[in-house]
Amino acid sequence: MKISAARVIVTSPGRNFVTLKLQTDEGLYGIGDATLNGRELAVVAYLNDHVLPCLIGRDPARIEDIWQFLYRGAYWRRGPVTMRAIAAVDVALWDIKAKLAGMPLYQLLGGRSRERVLVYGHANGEDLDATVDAVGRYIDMGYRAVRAQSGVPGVTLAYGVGRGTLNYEPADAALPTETAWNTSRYLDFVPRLFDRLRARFGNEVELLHDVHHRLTPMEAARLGRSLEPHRLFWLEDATPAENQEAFRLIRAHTTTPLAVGEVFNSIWDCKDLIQGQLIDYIRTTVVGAGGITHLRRIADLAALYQVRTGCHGATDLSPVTMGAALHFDTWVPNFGIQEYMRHTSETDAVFPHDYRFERGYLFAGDSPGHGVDIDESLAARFPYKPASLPIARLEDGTMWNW
Ligand code: CS2
Ligand code: MG
Repeated sequence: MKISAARVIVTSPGRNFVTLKLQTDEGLYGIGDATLNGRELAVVAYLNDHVLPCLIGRDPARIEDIWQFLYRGAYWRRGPVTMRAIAAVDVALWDIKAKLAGMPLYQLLGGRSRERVLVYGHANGEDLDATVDAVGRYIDMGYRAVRAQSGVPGVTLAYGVGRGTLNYEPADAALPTETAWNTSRYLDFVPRLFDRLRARFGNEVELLHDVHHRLTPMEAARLGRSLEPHRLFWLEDATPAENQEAFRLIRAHTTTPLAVGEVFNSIWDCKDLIQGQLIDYIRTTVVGAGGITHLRRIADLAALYQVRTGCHGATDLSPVTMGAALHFDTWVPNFGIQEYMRHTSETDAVFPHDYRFERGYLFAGDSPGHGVDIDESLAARFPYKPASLPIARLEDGTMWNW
């Protein structure tokens, strides 16, 4: 069997997605996601100009060799653009291999380690009351784990503050929207939010929170400590992780579990945090870090240190990534939780899939492959729209982390 054609499909059914379709000379095809939120066309060019011409004529069964070819062969290693392009190829090849075997992808990875995949949903509101109500709505929908993000008095439009719907889309304009950030107000507010949530909903529901890289290590340590009575499932991206040593400081001060890694793109970004036992959950996902082939290595390294997985699953990761991640989650022994931010109905229609949500869990489907397809004629009805992620500045105008 040979790869006979490769095509990148860009579509915007509510938000932009970049999808790779690899075809074989025997009629089988595989699908991979290459979406990089706010930088989509860079990955399209990388795939079209540099990757796809090298794939034609290759044996699609040689997943590992093709991965090494694209990683080592570029000479310029890692980075979000390269690793997303590699992920798209890798996931499409696993899709083909599983279809050929007539098996759902999790079977090829080693089979089922669990019956269902625990997910967390995103509750957010403009203020404390609205956020408490939003968490209640998620619990009513059956969620057992809920991430709570709230508008902070005097801080409008910050990361995670919803617009009253289930679908939170931060990439809202062609050029970056400017938002303002105030750390003191945030640090005063968050413990009050979780006080209210535990008082209202008790300890049964798992609660999570995403700091979105906005604190310094010592501020993060203080927040983690102040949230200890509220028994969070995790505190995410408490400080930027380029300097991994920073987590040693946070760790020394708090027992609140820490999750990091949605912006990581290789095992090298995770290595010190995992080996130093500085985190509890690794957030890297299929599209972010070179596909199933590489994510599996990260999970295996993490398992040695009792670090569990918590794959990124925001809406900018397409249903193709969600499908592949669910097969990975169904297999991976050291699974922790899967993020599940619902896609719009337009997105779901463009990407027919066989995974389903039931009572707080997602279930990978049993059709051969990863179970997600693309309806190309429907996709063509939603042309690409430039969309950037917002930026944040402190009140004096200094650039900050959004
Ligand atoms: C986030 C994301 O889901 C998360 O935890 O941090 O919403 C992130 O902001 C987006 O994926 C950016 O594209
Ligand atoms: Mg996050």
